[in-house]
Amino acid sequence: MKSIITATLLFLNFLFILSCDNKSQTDSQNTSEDTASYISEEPAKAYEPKTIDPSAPVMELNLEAQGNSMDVMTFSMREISVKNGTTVKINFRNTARDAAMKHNFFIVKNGTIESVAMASNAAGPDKDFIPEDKSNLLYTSKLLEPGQSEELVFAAPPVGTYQFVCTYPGHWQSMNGKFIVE
Ligand SMILES: [Cu+2]
Repeated sequence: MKSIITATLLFLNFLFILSCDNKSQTDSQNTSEDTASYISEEPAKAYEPKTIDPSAPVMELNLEAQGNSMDVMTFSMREISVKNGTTVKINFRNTARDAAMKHNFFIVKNGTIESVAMASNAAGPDKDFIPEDKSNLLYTSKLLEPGQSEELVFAAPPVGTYQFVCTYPGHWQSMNGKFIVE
């Protein structure tokens, strides 16, 4: 009888050790999972066009807003390609003479030119046509009057395809293009 009790106790003890062992394994797995998710949840550094790395190579280009009426107004480029990690310098000129030909240059997330243009309309001239919701905006210039020019300087956005657009009311459909960072 005594040997049966001893054997049973030993067996229970064995089970207990087993279960402890399993538990500690589970614990260590949880710990590594927690660490992994903690690392992946670390917020990505937000893109900030004004944060210029002074040692970054500079890509300079000329962009004109052309045309004296809404039928013919256009940007001089349909596609702008820049290299990742560069500082972009755009000599932006509004070459129009007609007073209604005011233009800006926004870089927006791909596929959002229409919604940004609508939000620009809502913001109006007092806000320089800059929408309140900036979630689709990467860069915004001020509004250029006919004959004005401005040097736009910003850090290249992360690698990807974006769009540029003039958001002065009625302009977005004909004044837009691709902005590619590669
Ligand atoms: Cu325009």
